[in-house]
Amino acid sequence: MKITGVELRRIALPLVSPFRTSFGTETARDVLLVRVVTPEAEGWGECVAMAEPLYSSEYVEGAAEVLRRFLIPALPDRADVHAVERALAPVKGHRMAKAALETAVLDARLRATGQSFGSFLGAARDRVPCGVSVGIMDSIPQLLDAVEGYRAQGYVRIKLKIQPGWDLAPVRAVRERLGDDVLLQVDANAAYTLTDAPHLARLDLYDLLLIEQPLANDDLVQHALLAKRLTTPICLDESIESAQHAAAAITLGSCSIINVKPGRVGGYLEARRIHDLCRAHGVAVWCGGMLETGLGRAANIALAALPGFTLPGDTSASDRYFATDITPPFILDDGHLPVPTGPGLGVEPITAILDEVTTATEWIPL
Ligand code: OSB
Ligand code: MG
Repeated sequence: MKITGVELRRIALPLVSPFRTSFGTETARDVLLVRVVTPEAEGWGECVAMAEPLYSSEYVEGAAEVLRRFLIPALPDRADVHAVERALAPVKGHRMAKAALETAVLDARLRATGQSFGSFLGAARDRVPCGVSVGIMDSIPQLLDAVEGYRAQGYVRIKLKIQPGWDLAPVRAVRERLGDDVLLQVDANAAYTLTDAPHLARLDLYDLLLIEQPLANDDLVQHALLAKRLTTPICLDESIESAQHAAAAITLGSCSIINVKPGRVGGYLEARRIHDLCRAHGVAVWCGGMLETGLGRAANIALAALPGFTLPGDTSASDRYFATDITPPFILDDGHLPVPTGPGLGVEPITAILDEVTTATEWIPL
């Protein structure tokens, strides 16, 4: 299978409600899509980089630039995902850009051979339980309304975004309103330092599943020190960009749970390696999200169906993010989403909708 060329397509999708984290507020998703064309089939990859480099160093315009200038020209002749991974490896970093390209090649390949992402990755179930990530709000009553709405829709786990000044009180209020049985966790997106340890230890009262990324992205050592001072398990997101990082975090005791985001770690092959490593070490993993469209969501749900994904993921239904998704929407059923079974991602963009939200396209022949 030879690759004919690659299309870079930018789309703009408004979010149904602003999504506020400790690093900023998102009101629309500016997404870079990668379409790989071969004579046999086409494949799609969604780049999860955000408009600004606030979650990590990557950002959408930078991803487009490294793709057109370095990654796409480095593609091997054959559309083989392992060969692509090797060919992109000399470029340092830029994992979200690499992941999008690798995913598009893998999708083209799997569509040509008729295999689904789930089957390729080793999915062990046909549906996955879903959680929802709830942003920082202006007031606690507003937060309680949002959380109750999501509970009514069936989400099996609630994640609250926290930051200094929005932590103990919202967590206590949600725990009191929802009762002790609801799975509840928090995500700080690196907003604290180790001097906040006594304050963060007060979260131990609320029986949280985990606290996600309390400290800086690059600080595995301080996360290990913090872990000794909390009973709430530490989960890492931003800190884990590779299986090597995961191995280091496990060795140091920096976390006991890992949020796996394929974009953050450079693709689904690396995501699966982290899953395998964690499974061998008894470290739980779950599938994170980056406010993906239906394309990225389809692949994430396939990944979340692997046997080591023992906690509900941030793989919410399409309507949690967008009024109109670019694929047929993923609809929550009894708190679960179905693992797509068709070839490749198992979903395709709806051309009329895709064209309507497209802001730019660029064709790069090989
Ligand atoms: O830290 O997990 C995060 C969204 C964008 C960037 C970072 C994060 C998130 C989320 C939302 O928490 C996950 C989702 O529902 O896609
Ligand atoms: Mg996170």
